[in-house]
Amino acid sequence: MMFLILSLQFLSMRLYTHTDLDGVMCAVLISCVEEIDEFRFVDPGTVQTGKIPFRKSDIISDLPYDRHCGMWFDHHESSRPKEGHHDDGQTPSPQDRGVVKKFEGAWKLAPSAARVVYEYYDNPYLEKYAAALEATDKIDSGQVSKEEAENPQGWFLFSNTLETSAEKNVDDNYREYVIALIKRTPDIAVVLADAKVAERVKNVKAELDKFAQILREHTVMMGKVAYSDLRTRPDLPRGNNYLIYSLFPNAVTSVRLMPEKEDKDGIKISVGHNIYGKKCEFDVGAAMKAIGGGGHRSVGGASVRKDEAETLAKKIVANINQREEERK
Ligand SMILES: [Mn+2]
Repeated sequence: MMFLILSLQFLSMRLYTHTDLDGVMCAVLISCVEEIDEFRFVDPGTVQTGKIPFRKSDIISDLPYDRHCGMWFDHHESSRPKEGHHDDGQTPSPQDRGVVKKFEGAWKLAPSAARVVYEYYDNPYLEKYAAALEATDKIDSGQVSKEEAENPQGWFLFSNTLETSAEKNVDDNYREYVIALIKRTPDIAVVLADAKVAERVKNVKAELDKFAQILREHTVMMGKVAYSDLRTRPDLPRGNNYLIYSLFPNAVTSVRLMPEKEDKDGIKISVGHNIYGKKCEFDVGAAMKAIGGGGHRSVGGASVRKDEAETLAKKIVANINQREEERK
């Protein structure tokens, strides 16, 4: 009896997958064709630490490779298997941990890891997930339209419900629940109508609505810049960075002032180009660096003193508008 329990323990198959929609879809597909006993949801960084004790009976999807696992599916360029390196059983250096030539499973430069899984198994039984896969491909490769950013629908809306709780454990239970749900029916209308999903959707929508309302109330167009003064709104809910451009489509750039969370005497200035609009020449990163912050050419931020925040922000607005004038 003892022996039986031990061997069952040994044989139990665990799927380690990412916490997002792609990870969940990998779990749906893989568990249709493999006997998965347990799902574990982790971030890429956790796999890269090398501290997860993977076994040969484990499968990894939408995450970096670990040579101790039995099977692996991924699509990230950063974990592309290199030619000429053999898994010779020696302990790899941390940089080499994910680099293998031979492994069970598949790596492909695809829009989603779920797509890699789907093509690998090439099983007619999985064809009913074709529409869900199309959506996963788009979302996982960042193709979110202006309309979707403003009014999330379907699979994108659903994807927003996967990471909403402060406790990972609660989200993990929810992810397991929706994996079973999607396996029963991959019809997104049915999935969204499920009571547990609908409750999360309500929260996601309420937060986004509140976010949009606050943005509208506190934003004015200054020339070509959408200027949002949110210094009096520490209650700003989690939204997304694309929404401002669908609310103010004529803005070339957005400039936002917010209370600094860690420092009550500080104000955060955030600046970004309108990704849906015409190309902007203003170098955001350089401008932010000049006032003690940083960032990229198209997006950046700085933390400044309360008493100088407005003056600095309006100077940036003036500089952007001047830059736009010069282009005419
Ligand atoms: Mn992915």
